[in-house]
Amino acid sequence: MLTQAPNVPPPIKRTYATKVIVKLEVKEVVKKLSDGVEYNFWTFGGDVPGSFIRIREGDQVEFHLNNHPTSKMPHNIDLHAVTGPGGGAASSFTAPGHSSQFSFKALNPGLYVYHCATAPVGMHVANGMYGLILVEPKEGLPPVNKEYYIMQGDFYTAGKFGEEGLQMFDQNKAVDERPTYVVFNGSVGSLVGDKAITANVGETVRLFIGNGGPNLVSSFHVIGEIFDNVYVEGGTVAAQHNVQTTMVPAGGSVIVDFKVEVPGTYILVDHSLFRAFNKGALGMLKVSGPENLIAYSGKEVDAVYLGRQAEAGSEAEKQVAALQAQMREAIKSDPKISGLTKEIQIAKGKGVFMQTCFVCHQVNGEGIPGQIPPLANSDYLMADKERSIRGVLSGQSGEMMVNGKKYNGVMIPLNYLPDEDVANVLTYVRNSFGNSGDGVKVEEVRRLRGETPAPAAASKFE
Ligand code: HEC
Ligand SMILES: [Cu+2]
Repeated sequence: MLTQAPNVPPPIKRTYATKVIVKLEVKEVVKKLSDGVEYNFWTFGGDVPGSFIRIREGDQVEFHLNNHPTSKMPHNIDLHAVTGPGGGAASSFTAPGHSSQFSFKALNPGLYVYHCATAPVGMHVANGMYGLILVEPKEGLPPVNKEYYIMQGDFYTAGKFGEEGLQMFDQNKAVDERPTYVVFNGSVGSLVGDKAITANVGETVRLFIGNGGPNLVSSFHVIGEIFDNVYVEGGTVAAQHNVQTTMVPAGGSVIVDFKVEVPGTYILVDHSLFRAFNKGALGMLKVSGPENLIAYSGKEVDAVYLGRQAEAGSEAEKQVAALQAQMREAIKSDPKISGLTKEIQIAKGKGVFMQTCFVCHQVNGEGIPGQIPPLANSDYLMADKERSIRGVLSGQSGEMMVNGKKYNGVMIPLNYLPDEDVANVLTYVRNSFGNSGDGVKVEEVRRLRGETPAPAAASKFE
């Protein structure tokens, strides 16, 4: 049984290990990131975070990863609960419209993160490709009244916080670890108001908390509560008691239990507080029941405390951004800097290739028969330099003939790559794998990018 956050499958009653079949579907979906803000999430199970998987220590898991036919990218899965190189990544690499299968034995109990590990890994994770798998210890976890699933993640959009419309992924902000949004369960407000998690006075609540990152470490705190038990870093020993704030590493987890004694609204935050009040990392636990005036006698959390998110973007800030953009342009057009020799371009381009292109076109440029055309000795590539630049900037689809064989796939636009990277990678492929040709200059890419209908929003400086 798979559930979507904040729900958790019920505790396992089984007293023996068995074979478990898990079928997880990867889907790329446009969904709400915040009010009026949409984002093309890449998901395990249609939602961020991915479906919660609950198995028992010793179970033999037959794992099926299905990549929906409408996906534009290949994906895979690295489960931190798996013992073995890559955690399943290599055996689960799955092209759109395909399905992969592999098996593993759940040797170690604990709460584990799973995530996509397809290059560029950071981007797949930044687009929401993470979730939790609980391997319950043989003896089970101590029973509680309510269990919930909460996972933090940081998002990087071309537009500022709250800027409406469909937002593109911003590679520069991601590299700088400068998230636009930090959220619980995939969107601002996912655990607020009538979507808050709930409990009754006297109940014990357990939170399975994960952090997908890709960059930030979370300082998880529930305002007005103290964690009675903390299973530090998602391990199986409640090694700490009476904890206020617990760290959740990127790609890590924690389990906390606490009894709720006083009714009211408890605010869940990443206690790096600008993330909570200005970037979205804020949720609510609503506890109902009779007042407990001995434990606490006061008014509920003040609405003003939660505040309206600050208005972003003062005039001065915009001016600085414009000047900085001008400065970068000036540096780029300096012939001393942009005039890299072909050799340097090839060496740099190889780096780009090994980060971005090889997942599909393969390390040796030979492609995948019937699915991904070869770049090695490619007549199509070498016939038209401008076409190949446009192909990288705007993507390519529809039928094409490469070395006498027909291909009909989709290559997504890689317009988040800066002009230099596009020039370098194409110089590399035009001079590798048996190809030899002239280089691609930054100016050529810049000119064609200007002509491309969809501007490179993702690489724009904000
Ligand atoms: C997500 C998979 C994927 C990635 C990543 C990818 N490509 Fe492609 N590429 C394709 C597919 C699929 C096609 C064929 C499209 C079609 O059939 O219309 C293609 C076609 C091409 C072609 C034209 C056909 C040929 O073989 O000469 C070139 C050139 C190319 N890609 C270069 C690149 C470069 C350079 C990169 C990295 C910057 C890259 N691709 C990244 C999937 C990908
Ligand atoms: Cu992926």
